[in-house]
Formats: sequence, structure tokens, C-alpha cells
Amino acid sequence: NNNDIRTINHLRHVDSMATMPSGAGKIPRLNAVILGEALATEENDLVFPTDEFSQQAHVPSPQKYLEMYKRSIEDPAGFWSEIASQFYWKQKWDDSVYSENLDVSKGRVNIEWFKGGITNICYNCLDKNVEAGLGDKIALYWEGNDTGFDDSLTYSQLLHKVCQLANYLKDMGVQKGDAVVIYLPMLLELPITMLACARIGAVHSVVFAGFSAESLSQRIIDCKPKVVITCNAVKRGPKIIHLKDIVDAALVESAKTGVPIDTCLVYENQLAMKRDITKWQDGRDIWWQDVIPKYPTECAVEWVDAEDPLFLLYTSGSTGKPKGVLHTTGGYMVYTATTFKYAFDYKPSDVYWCTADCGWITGHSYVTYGPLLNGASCIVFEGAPNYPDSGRCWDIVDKYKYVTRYSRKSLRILGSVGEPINPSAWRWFYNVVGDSRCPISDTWWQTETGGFMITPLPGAWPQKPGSATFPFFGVKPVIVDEKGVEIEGECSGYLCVKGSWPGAFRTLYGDHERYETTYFKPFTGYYFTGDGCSRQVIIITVYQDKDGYHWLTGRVDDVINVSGHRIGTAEVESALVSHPKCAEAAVVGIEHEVKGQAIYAFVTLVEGEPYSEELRKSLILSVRKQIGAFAAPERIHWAPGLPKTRSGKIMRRILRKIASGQLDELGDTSTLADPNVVEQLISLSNC
Ligand code: 6R9
Repeated sequence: NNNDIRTINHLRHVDSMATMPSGAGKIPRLNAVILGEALATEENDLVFPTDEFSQQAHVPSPQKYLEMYKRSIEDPAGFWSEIASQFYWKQKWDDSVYSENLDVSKGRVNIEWFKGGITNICYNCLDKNVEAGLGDKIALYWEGNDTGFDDSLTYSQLLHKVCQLANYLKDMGVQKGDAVVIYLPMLLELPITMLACARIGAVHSVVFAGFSAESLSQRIIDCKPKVVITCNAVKRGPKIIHLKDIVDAALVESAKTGVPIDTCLVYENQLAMKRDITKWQDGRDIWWQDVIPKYPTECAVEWVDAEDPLFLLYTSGSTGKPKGVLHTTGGYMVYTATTFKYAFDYKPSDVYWCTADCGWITGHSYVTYGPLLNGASCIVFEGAPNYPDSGRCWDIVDKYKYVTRYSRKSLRILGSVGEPINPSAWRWFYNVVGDSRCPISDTWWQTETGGFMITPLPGAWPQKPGSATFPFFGVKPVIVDEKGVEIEGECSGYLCVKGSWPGAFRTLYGDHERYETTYFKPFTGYYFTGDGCSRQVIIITVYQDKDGYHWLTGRVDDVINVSGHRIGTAEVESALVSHPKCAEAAVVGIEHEVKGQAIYAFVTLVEGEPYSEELRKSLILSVRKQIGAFAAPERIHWAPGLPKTRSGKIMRRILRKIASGQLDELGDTSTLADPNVVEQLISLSNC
């Protein structure tokens, strides 16, 4: 019970946790901890859930968590099949609930869950809930970019809309296993489209509608969709963005590369732009509103195997080409629903809002699938948190409040995702937004993991500001050293996962070898996350174990995390060098007060080209055009040359130090092919 946990032996950090969320590339230092002392500073305080909260929670205490966690690790098959049985399966899975091989030395990496089970995730999101009497419950609320514009759909209405679109897609020849690319903003049509694909067994690939034409075409060329679905335009803050023009450009590109698209379904987003000025290609382009409403509102479900693909989502890696992360149906369904239920302590009376865009994994798992599988009412927000002003989020919270009328009083739980939240931001979120009352679920996970991996269960544990705390059921995080040896207890190192979990991705589309090389070869026998992590052990009287609180400390590979968007340094570099005046580029991440990390680019120009403000702008424009505005470098640093080893490798370690102004920490530069380069770069720091 809660009193037990208050007898925690407190601890004090020698290393301030406030500086913990470090930039990419750093391996975190070990945080020395003194056990058994009273807390000296507020920074190290533990934040307890209120008794009132814990008493009503699904997991009300550490003991209960430990009991469930232990079972999930000792008997994964039993644990997960019990949960999976709560879903609708046309046919139950084979006897073995899962099979896995994560060890490259033992053959092909392979993960399967509920194989042989026949189901459909759209059916479980919609039909099952309607049959259970939730037909008139709001499934999705829509809140537009401009205040005063809103909409909603009940479970029955959503089901009808999904069926109409599903029927249309079938008519267009889309069959089980075919890809459909979706390039839509946060309209209700986005989750509708995802669900319609799932209903007929098609594989959706949502491309965030902030990506450029080039990025979009790259993804289209990779997955060769039967249909592309978009809208004419969207209003983002005060600006109108012509999405259809971007799609047009992407389709020209894909056709050139041998991937012509015959059908482009275009939703007329009247709030942004009327249809008459939209550029049109007859025969290929079709207005959504002209065809979809004519289709029947019922559509038979395509039953699929648990291991049939559900969606592809492209994400950045450490080389230029984005990776098509592939998730399958059964395990993903069970895992997103279960993590949603526990991490947010979901109750049927809640109104739930996740601000993420469905263009990212968070929008897949925790706007569309996780909430709907639980029969939740979920808000889809089209706009930006700072439009028309920075009070917008709290206006929305008050608008959709459940019980009381007072500002933010309806909030029960807060969530955080995408990057390390530093303790001071955590405290602001906790004290100011949550009135020092709402627990924060700081959920660590990845596109690849499908769902939350390390997250507080809000009623169970006391929280540590900035720590994602403990693993979710069935997840075995381990911290390894450079040699791949597991380190126990208090430590820092590379975060890996041992064994599989139902929501794990199964491959990289069309490139299983890259899947093995990137994720399973660095540390044999483990899934390597690409993140650094520190573990801090707190001895709690009810919990005499060597595990502890986890602190995620940022990427250790060449991935930069800007405002929660994953961007590969290689992608930005290739966008820069495609500029005719750029000879070479090297990109690093630097810490940024607001964005977490920002992109800092060192650029070498072609011989004889003078530095100019205009050129700087045009280089940045090149990145905006090729990747998207969110990837624009914060800073371009002119570089007569780059620091390279004799074998020609760029020493990013040195560039990171120069970029962050830590000139006295450059370390050993003697192995450089030309050590003078460093001096030159420093002298150009302020240009
Ligand atoms: C869900 C998502 C994954 C990377 C991941 C890590 C960072 C995500 C985090 C976090 C610290 C958290 N990350 N959540 N770092 N604390 N709660 O963001 O997926 O876009 O694939 O990014 O984001 O570095 O490796 P994705």
C-alpha cells in the first residue's frame, strides 16, 4: 500500500539530473548516488501519486505492478494470451503464442505473435464497440485550426464513414496486402482512412503532411501504393498550405522512376480552400466528396492473420534512406491497447487528447488505434499549440472537460513523449499545467517498438521528474557496455531490449538485412534502441531488486531529435550537398532550450564561392524543400574544410564541441589528417 512506499530510503545525486538529457552522441556518465540519506534538494525529490488517484487506478501500488510485471516476464505466453482473449478473433492463434529469434548468430531475426490467429483491427476498434453498446458514444472529437470550428463522430458514424471509404478502395482494386499512401493533415479523414485500409487488409503508409514533395515521392517509390489519398489544402496557424501541389510534384517524380499512380483521392478541405482553384489531373484525381458518400455504409471485414502487415511508417535512420518500419496486426493491436489502458489509467468516462499528428507513430498508436480499441473518446486536433495564441491547448482542455467547469480541473493525467523531458520542464508541466495533482506518464518508446516501453504507471510508483521510470509489462530493458555486456544495478550505457514484445516491428520493408544490421547486429542477441540510458536504483522496502528508474539520455547514433521529430544527420547532409554550391556538409545536433535539439550544419562550399547571407538562406531552403521545414538547420557554419581522420571519416565529436562552444573540450585532435582545420573552423564561429 501507499504507506509502505513512503518508507523509501531517499537518495541524493552527486551529478545533477538537471543536466542529464544530453545531446545525441554522448554516452551518459554514471550518476553516482548516495543511498540512505534524506533528500537534500528538490531536484531529487520523488513525486508521489495522491492516495485518491492510486486508489482508483488499474495498478494502484508498486506491489501490484511487480506482481504483474513478474508474471509478464516469467510467463509471457500466458500473460499476453489472457489479454489478447479480450479482443475479437475470428479464429484463435496457434498453440505457441509467440516465437522469436533476436540473435543474428542463430539465423534470421524473426518475431511472431499470435501467429495463425485471424482478426481485424478495424473490427476491434469499431464494430466490436458498437456491438457492445458504444454506438452513440463519441469516438472522435475534431478541433479545427481556427477556434470555433469543430466536429465529432460517434462510434456508429465513424464505422459508417470507414465502410464507405473501404468500399471505394475495394472498387479501385485495392486488395489485401496492397499499400495506400496517406498524405493528410489532422482531419477526421486521416484516422478514417487508416481504419478503412485496415478494414480491407490494405497496408497504410501515412506520410506526415509537413514532408516535402521529394520526401513524399521517395516513400511512394519505396512502397508503390495503389492509391494516394490527400486533400487540396490545409490551414496551419495563419498559413494556407497547398498539399495537393506537393502531391502533384511527388507524383511527377514517382512516375519518372517507374512508379505511376493511377488514383489520387482528394478531400476538399473547404475551411482552407475551395475546390475550384485546385490544379487537377483528370482521370487520376478524384474528389472525395464526389464519390465516397455514394458508397454503402456497410463493408464486410477482410479477416487477416495476426502476422499480416498493418502499416508501414517511414522513419529516419543514420543513413540517408528512410526506413520503412513494418508493423503487423495482432501483436500491435494487443500491445497498443494495453499500453494505452495502463499508462493513461484509462477509464470509460475519460475524454482523451493526444496532440501528436497521425503522421508519426504516436498518432498511429495513441490517437487512432490504442484509444479506439479501448472504446475511448479521443480528440483530433488540426491546429498548432500556439495558434491563435499559446493558451490554445488549455482552451481545448476546458472545452472538452468532463466533469467540472473550472480551468484544467478536468485533467487527470498528463503525458510526455518524443524526447527526454528535462526535470525543470517536467516540474512546470506538473505544477503549472497539472496543478501539482496529475501524474505524468513520460513514455519512452520508438516507431520501431509500436507502443510504450518504459513508462510510469501513474497510480503505482512515485515519479522522478525527468525519468521514464520502469518497463511496461513484458519488456526487458537492459543496459550494455560497448562490448555488449549487460551491466547491472546503477549504471549508464546503451539501451537494449532482451526478447520480443507483441508491438515490436517485424522488419524494414523490403530490407530485412538492414533490419538485422541496424538493430540486432550491434549487440548480438538484443534489440538495440539507439538510445543511451542511465539506471538509478532506489531501494524501496517493498522492492528489493536491482532494477530501478530509467533515465533516457538521447540518441547515441547519428539521429537528431528536433522537437520530437527524428531526423537523420545523413538526410540533412545529402539535402545540403545537393545544392550546386555546396561541396561537403556535416551535420550535428546541439542542445536547444525549446526544441530539445537543433540542427547545426558545417558547410564547405565549392572552390571560389564566397560566403553570403543569400547563400546561407538558399542552403536552408534546399533542406526545407527536400525534407520539410521542421528539418531546417538552425545554424550554418562555414567550413573551409572538415576535421577528418586519415581514413577520411568526419570526426563529428569535434564538430559537436565546436558547435556547442566547448572549445576547451576538443580532446585529441592529433589523429586528424589536417589539424589546422580545427583552428580555421573556430575562427569562423561567428561568421
Ligand atoms: C515515440 C517516438 C524515438 C526516439 C527514441 C528517443 C526519443 C521518445 C522519449 C524519448 C526520452 C522519452 N524519445 N520518447 N527520449 N524520453 N519519453 O518519439 O518515436 O519518432 O521513432 O522517436 O525519440 O531518442 O529513440 P520516434
